[in-house]
Amino acid sequence: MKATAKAHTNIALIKYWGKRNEDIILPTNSSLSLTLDGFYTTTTVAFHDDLSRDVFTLNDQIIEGESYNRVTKFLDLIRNQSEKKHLFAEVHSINTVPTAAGFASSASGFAALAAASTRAIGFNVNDEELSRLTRQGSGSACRSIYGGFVEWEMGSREDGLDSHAIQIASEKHWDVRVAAVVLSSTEKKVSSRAGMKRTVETSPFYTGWLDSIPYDMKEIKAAIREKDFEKTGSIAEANCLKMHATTLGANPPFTYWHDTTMRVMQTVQEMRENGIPAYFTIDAGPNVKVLYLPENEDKVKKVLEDIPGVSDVTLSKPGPGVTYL
Ligand code: 2P0
Repeated sequence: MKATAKAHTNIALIKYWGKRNEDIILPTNSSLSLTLDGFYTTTTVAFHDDLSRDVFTLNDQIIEGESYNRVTKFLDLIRNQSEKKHLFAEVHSINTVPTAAGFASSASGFAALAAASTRAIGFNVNDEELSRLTRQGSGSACRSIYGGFVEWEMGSREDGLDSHAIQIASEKHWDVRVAAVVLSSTEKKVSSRAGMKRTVETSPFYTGWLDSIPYDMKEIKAAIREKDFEKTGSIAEANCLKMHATTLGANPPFTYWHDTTMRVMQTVQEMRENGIPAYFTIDAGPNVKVLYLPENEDKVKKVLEDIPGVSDVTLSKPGPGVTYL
């Protein structure tokens, strides 16, 4: 009744931004990501019959509150489908996603939790079923079941059976690198969950966002297949800008950007003017991720580190899907 799994985080090139069902997490648009080698979570789940509640530790700290509740709710989903409805679990997670790297730990965290908990309770699930379960913990996490380039197909069914990730190309297909640019000041006032909800409900730009997704998705999949870096990067950058534009139209309006966020964006565009192909993308926070090719690694890192207000630059290669230890 015990299992350990490891899952890597992912960066969305076509963003997931909005839910059509908040309870079982069904998105309003399909999304596409790259799983990253550098940042992962390792989780051990052990079900015991002598526990009176679940116990969750993250990096050896006991966790309570909202994060604990999300883990327990996810374990309920697993237990309730088993014969072991009344068994509680001990969950130990070690996160090597540096919080400071500005990656949400929920993607690797829920993918590792889903893999370890299903195995510990004795389910024999394939990757597609695992992705569907993981989605109900955190949307972006369903993409971390697979390595490399991954699409989360939004699906159309009310029960979510057709809403899960699939692999577009493995991590060995193409060595595209990602620099995580961490800003000195990373205060974030609106969570991604609250931000996407407010945008869906109030932003007049939201329908424009949705209308643009099928074309972006088709084009970026072709670009990835052809290993066309300029095309992949420019679609990803434009898709990120469209997502962030929807937040400016929300009521009340908000943005995740800080002044340094914009400085990094401008520097990346200047790098391109100077002949170094690099493109940015930004999630629901002020940090910036920069896509580049291995041959430009040293130059890109140096330029990014020299930007005033940048505190750290961490580099990553494409990474694998879930593994069991
Ligand atoms: C993404 N983000 O595709 C997008 C881009 C943020 C911006 O997925 O509510 O933590 O748990 O399903 O997955 C962040 O949202 O949200 C996110 P829930 P999640 O990566």
